Amino acid sequence: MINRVHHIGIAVNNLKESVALFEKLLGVKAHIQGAPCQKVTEARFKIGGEVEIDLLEPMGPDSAVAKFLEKRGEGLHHIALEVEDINGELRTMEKMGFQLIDKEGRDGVAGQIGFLHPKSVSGVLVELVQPRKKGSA
Ligand code: MC0
Repeated sequence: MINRVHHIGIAVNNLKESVALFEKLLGVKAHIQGAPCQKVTEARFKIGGEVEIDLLEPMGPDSAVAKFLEKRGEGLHHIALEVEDINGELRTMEKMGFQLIDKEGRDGVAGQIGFLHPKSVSGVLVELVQPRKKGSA
């Protein structure tokens, strides 16, 4: 079951410039952190205590986000949906005909994550997130 939209990921060329732009747009400050597991530096904006908007700048040319920027330019990179059981949900999605990038959850910033291929979801890269339990590392 999908609980909610967890975050929206936007690929940007210059994090500093885009953070200034989005801080002006949203009226909230960004929390900036490295996510070496996905080879990006991200700026997270919490809006209304619910959905986050995450700006993603590649850490290097071998990042998936660098390839995306090169091919398609800045813009919507992915939508992340929160689930309770990542592995169960990935199995269900596969049975429903979605193409999995990850057969099993792997470590991400917010918890266990797994991706569905954009070619099977109307051109949108979808990330499933099973958030880390509060208090665990
Ligand atoms: C690529 N394509 C996309 C896309 N990335 N379409 C929509 N949204 C995206 N984000 C399209 C390309 O334009 C191309 O279409 C086709 O998919 C194949 O792309 P490619 O450039 O040849 O690249 P591949 O096949 O090597 O890899 C694409 C794939 C990959 C989505 C499988 O990027 C991947 O595994 N992504 C999941 C991991 C990820 O993106 N991590 C970074 C963000 P055409 O029509 O030209 O064939 S995750 C993150 O930041 C963390 C911190 C988080 O949110 O938790």
